[in-house]
Amino acid sequence: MLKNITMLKRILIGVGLAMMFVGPAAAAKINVTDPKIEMHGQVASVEMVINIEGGSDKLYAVKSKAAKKAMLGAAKGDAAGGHGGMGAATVFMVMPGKPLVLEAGGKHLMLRHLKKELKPGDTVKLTLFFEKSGPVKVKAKVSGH
Ligand SMILES: [Cu+2]
Repeated sequence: MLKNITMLKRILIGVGLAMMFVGPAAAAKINVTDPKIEMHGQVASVEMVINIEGGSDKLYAVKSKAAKKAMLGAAKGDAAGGHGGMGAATVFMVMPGKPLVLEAGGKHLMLRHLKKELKPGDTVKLTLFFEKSGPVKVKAKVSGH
């Protein structure tokens, strides 16, 4: 009998801990501002600012019907606004109170192998994939030079 109560206590503590991990994540809210696209030759560099409330999350993928390949990228060193010295990135962390700034010279999203040429003023639909929050749809306008 005493053994059973100890076991029940252990199970309850386990459930409690599990709820602590699952609980707060579901309340997170993602807010995307100022999405735009800058063309660098044949590569479209996607810029925006992502804010999150109520918990952190990870942006791990991007997709768009406008391109055969969409990915996360990070400029190496300070490639001031350009698109040289690029590396592929796997995830971008988004934390409350710390806006994730995506820009050509730093962390950004990019579209390669575009299905058609993008011109200034065109709108491109993108889907951002977050680990906890799921897919988030964004429309980005191609900026002129
Ligand atoms: Cu890039």
